[in-house]
Amino acid sequence: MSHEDFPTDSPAVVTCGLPYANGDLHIGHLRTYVGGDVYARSLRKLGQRTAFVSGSDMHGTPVAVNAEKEGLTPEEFALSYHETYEETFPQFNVEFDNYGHTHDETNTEVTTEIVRRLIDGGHVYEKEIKVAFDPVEEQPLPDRYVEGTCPYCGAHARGDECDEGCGRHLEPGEIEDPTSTLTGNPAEYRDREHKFFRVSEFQEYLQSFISRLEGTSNARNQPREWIEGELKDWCITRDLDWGIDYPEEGTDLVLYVWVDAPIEYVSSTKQYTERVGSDEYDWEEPWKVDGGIVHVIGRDIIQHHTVFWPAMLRGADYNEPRAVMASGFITLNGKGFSTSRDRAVWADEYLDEGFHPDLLRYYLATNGGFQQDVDFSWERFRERVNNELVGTVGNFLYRSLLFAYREFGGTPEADLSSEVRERIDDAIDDFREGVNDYSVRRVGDAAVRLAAFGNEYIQRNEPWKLADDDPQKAQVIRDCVQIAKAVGVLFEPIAPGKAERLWASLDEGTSIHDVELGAALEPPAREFAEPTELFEKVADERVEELNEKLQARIAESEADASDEDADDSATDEADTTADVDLEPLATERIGFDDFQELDIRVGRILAAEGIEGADKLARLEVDIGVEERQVVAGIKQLHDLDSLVGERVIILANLEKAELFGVESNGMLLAAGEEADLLTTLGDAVPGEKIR
Ligand code: B3M
Ligand code: ZN
Repeated sequence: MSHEDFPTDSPAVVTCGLPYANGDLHIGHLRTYVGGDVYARSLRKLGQRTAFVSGSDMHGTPVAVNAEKEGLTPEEFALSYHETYEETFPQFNVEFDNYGHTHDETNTEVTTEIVRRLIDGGHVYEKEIKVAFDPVEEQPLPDRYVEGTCPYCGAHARGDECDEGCGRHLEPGEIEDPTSTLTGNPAEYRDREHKFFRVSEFQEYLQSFISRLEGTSNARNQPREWIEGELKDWCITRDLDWGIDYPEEGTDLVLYVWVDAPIEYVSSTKQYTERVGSDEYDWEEPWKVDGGIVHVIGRDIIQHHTVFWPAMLRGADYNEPRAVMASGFITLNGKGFSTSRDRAVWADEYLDEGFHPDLLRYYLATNGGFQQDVDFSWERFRERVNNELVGTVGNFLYRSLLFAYREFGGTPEADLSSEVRERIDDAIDDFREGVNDYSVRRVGDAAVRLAAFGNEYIQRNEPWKLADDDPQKAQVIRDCVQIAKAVGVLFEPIAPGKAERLWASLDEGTSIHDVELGAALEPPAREFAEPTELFEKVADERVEELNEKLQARIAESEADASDEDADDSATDEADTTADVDLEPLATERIGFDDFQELDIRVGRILAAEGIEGADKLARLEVDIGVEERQVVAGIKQLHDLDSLVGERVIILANLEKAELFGVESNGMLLAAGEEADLLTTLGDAVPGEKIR
């Protein structure tokens, strides 16, 4: 069974995975929210009635553990992040119709109601299970309070998920060799009564659900293995003080965070209805009657959204999701974001640098397919802004509207040509298909490709060569103004701020956010004012400066981390792997050609000294045979610098130059692990020998 294309008569609801209210947002987090916002705006452009909702995830151990570190109650701690997120999203033009949080009254009520329905329907039972306990603190260790080994893949795993290995959800008691993250003590397993949701009963239902599910293909393919295999029942309670109470007398358990978190999608829609009235949007329609529920999430939480959640909805007699759009991961210069290592471009940092939010929206939404991994680098950012936004979109809009303004004071009197009408129609079709294919990239490309056509059209027709009274001149410019208007309409979901500015400069009275696709072909205003440029180039020097800042911060914070680790290990010098948190192996292979692009050389240290003002950084002079290099490395406090002189080391010679604390680094010293154990050679290779 396939669904009717959007727009449909029944309302849609687009949701975004709830951010845990436990830390600052970086631009990697924004991918889901920008994706959801683009998708919701695109549906509205199609004339689809749509609510766009989310909220902060306040409960669970991800919040409790971090709150404890800060010495705050989970509630105080989570509320303050909730307030920050509420302010941050609109700054990126991510405009939720409702943004609630899981600890509010509505979500407590709706969660209680849904869980009661599951209990009344016979879908919940009690069972004695083993749960981890800290024997010293005499305290249960739910989820992130315990870490150990994943029973499925052997990777290091924490609490309820195998976050560094196979990505599976882990049930209480499953983790092997558990240790307490509170005290570092080995944990014990003790018997406790807990509540289980009979997911196994829904196996057949889930098999048919997954065959109907739309969205990105990863969301359909990844869960097949789980749904076809043995489906385990799901423990829905925890021994914790922080959460929504399990709604039955005689227990002090709270609900597992993954029960009340997705229910916030429902609660947030309900709050929206409470605000605007059910005539405008009735939350019960999509959730209980008929409507298109579209979940936009990160791909690490597919299992929750395609197994547990639809089973819960079904068990409580709610509607099932129509689509799940699961985004790929985002890396920074090819490596993962790390909040603890300060390896991130923070959301407020991006804004403080003075960049318009729509530039980042464009990058995140169109740099690859939604389910593909995206790498962020300031170079690529500059390239895409300069080539596509400035070079294609901005250039077309400015040159054609300026021409129209100077020669005609606005839109000339002429009918739209059939060539341009058809081209705009095609762009509208592309857009519509993009939405029905759940592809935010296609949605964005439709506008940029139309602008590229506009450039080609004006170039081909050379209106500047035509005489003022030549009707062809008015015709070409009339066409171009129409293309500009259509670009605005089609680009609004990706770049709402910029599109609104364009709209105002075309003197269209309405707000571009409220118009539908049909507006792209409606006649433009007869008169408009002199246009201004919509986009500005990012200068090369800006990129250098931003990279330097980023690298200096990473170097400082990595050196900080190794300091801390050095302190931690002072009493425990054992060098067994058990003491080291090993990163999982890279899943993607590279070709030999890629490896050969790295110019790695043997070097000999000629001089080494600490850099003044920097706690961790040292300046090295290194002979690499062909020349001498100055290299900056975060080893100041990890090595006796004087004794390094004369040592053979390994240098990555063709890394881009960087400036750290005002000192140029021309290459990178290779070292292993947090202690910066320097790489050298076993034999006596001479400086300049290439590593191959
Ligand atoms: N709070 C965040 C995550 O695991 C989690 C999402 C809940 S969505 C209902 O990515
Ligand atoms: Zn695993």
